[in-house]
Amino acid sequence: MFQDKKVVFSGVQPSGSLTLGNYLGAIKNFSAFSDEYRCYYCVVDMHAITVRQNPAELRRRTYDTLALYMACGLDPERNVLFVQSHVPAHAELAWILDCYTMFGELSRMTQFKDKSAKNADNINAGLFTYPSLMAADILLYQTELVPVGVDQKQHLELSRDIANRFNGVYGDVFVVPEPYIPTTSAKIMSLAEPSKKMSKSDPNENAVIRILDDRDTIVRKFKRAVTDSGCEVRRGEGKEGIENLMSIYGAVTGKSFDEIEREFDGRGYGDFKLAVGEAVADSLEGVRREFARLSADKKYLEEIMAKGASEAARAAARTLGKVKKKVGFTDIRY
Ligand code: AQP
Repeated sequence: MFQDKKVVFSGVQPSGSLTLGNYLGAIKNFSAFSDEYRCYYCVVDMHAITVRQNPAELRRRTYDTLALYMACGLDPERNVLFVQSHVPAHAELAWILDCYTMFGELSRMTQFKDKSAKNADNINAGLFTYPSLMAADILLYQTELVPVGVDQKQHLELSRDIANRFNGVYGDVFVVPEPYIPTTSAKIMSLAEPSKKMSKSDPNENAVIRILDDRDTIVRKFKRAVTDSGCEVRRGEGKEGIENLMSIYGAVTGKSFDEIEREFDGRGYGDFKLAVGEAVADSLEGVRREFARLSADKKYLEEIMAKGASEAARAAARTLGKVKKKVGFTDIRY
């Protein structure tokens, strides 16, 4: 049914309760591709273990992330929704691509530097080679387009370099993917430290809006958001906090920065923060309701996982078989 369509792939780590950053930077944009592309949306649990996880929580969040994909509008009949560790081809191709990825390239990755600083007692090899697993995720499906937040741009550029390097040696094995980065909400910042990305693993709960936070919590967190000592709702030097709130408000209401400046002209930060909180809560209301319904049905989620894994595995096997042949592995039946 999906023959001849170009491919979209993206993934989210079940490494915490998903944030407004994950939603506006990535998941909210996924369903727009379902008509035109063959879409693979993956819960990347193998990436999540590059940082130590509680096994029971990782399992629960894997189900929850799948349920959230659907609650955010991804229809499992029109998208392949699956869990990374259910398709072993990801690990197999990652190993092969590790051998085509340079130490110097991996050393330059800013996410590796950031996460190493945050997890100084666990700077493991998986954290270092994370980008070649990500390249495997993408290249396995001959992906054309990868919708991600801007923080993943560097990893995606490395995926392109790896694909080009491999193709340069063996001929056109991989499609070279392009990033799709949203224009207004590519990087949602922390509400407590607007110079830092909003991250699901941030220990400060007030810094992060969770997709599943209830209305009062959302409104309260926005009221407390760090801004500056001024009172004008506009962008400018030293106004990163306000600019972040303007991007969020723009992303959920569809209003431009100019329209937002006009709407809040002379009204002060209090009014603006309340409006942002209410608009975000309104936009997440339906997602929360759908999530509650879907997450209660574990059996259904497992059916979706099984169907997704089998569809993904079939497509992945085609690319992996070709790659193994190209690098010179023998093939026997047993
Ligand atoms: N703050 C953000 N603004 C816009 N987009 C974001 N994304 C993440 N944070 C923001 C995008 O969400 C997708 C899934 O991200 P991920 O699960 O791979 O992990 P991450 O980028 O490492 O996100 P977190 O929330 O910061 O996770 P932790 O705390 O576990 O490291 C990606 O497309 C990402 O760009």
